[in-house]
Amino acid sequence: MEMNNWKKILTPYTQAVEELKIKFKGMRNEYINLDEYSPIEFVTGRVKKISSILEKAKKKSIPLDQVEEKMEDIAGIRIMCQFVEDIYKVREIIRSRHDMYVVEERDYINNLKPSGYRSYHIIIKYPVQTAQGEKLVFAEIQIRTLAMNFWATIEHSLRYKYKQNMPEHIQERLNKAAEAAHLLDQEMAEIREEVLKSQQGFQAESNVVADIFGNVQALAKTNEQEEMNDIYEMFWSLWEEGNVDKLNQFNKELEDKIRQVYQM
Ligand code: 0O2
Ligand code: 0O2
Repeated sequence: MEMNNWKKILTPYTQAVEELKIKFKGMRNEYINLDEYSPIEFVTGRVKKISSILEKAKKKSIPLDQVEEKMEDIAGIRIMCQFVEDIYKVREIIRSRHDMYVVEERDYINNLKPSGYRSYHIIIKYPVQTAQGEKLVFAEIQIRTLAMNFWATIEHSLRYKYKQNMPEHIQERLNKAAEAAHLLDQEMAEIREEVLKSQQGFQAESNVVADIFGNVQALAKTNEQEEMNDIYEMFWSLWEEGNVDKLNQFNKELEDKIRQVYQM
């Protein structure tokens, strides 16, 4: 294949990765803005490097003019979750969407790989709008917990370093580490409810504080300095107290004031 052909081939994959990242990050933001727990912690994505595509094509005997139909992970999205349970929530969300089509699922959580690798893989077909019209491209979505990601990231770099010759003692350590990561996920599942409650309290507080700041700014445009000073003082004392209900009540009062001022 000609070299400059690669650029043309990879363009829709780059587009797919960018769009999918925005969609999954947007999903997280939606939960956060509603003061709800987000099953998505963070999202990354990449287009496979040409050198990796060539290597994989060789390993799997894929003719280079068939990589688009046969290689499913040229576009790769990775979704990190706090808890194993969240992975299945994300899976349901992906299955129910109408802007991507699930073509295959690989459960390396219940069927972990011999290396110790755990993750949930979903292969999708994703429609990209190109100048030549719609193009359906494969994308691989890897869904994993933070612990799974920690392990996989380190294992991946070691495997890259040693290629086929991973020393036995390192392989053993990696197996132990995989077991430890698995235990960590199990432990976390046990205290999930507790963790959720405290995180949500924190999120609710930071959201109401952001709302209050916005409202104070709006009021500052029309109100007398003296009245604003009272408002600032009230805010600081409530903030120090740290009671989310009281902060919410205070925010409601600010909203009433704004409605009066702007006659909404
Ligand atoms: P924030 O809120 O600024 O952290 P882009 O620049 O958007 O094209 P991308 O994919 O966002 O590229 O960048 P990258 O380097 O792949 O990282 C993806 C996001 O994951 C980044 O956030 C990182 O901060 C975040 N991230 C990476 N590792 C961790 C981690 O261990 N924990 C958490 N919570 N986040 C991590 P953003 O999107 O730049 O936003
Ligand atoms: P990259 O670009 O380096 O991430 P395979 O035959 O295993 O190569 P297959 O069967 O097409 O690939 O797909 P699979 O195994 O479902 O998913 C392949 C991807 O999953 C890999 O991409 C890794 O990102 C991840 N993965 C699979 N097994 C392991 C493992 O043992 N350790 C780590 N760290 N990651 C794994 P690539 O091909 O490595 O590409």
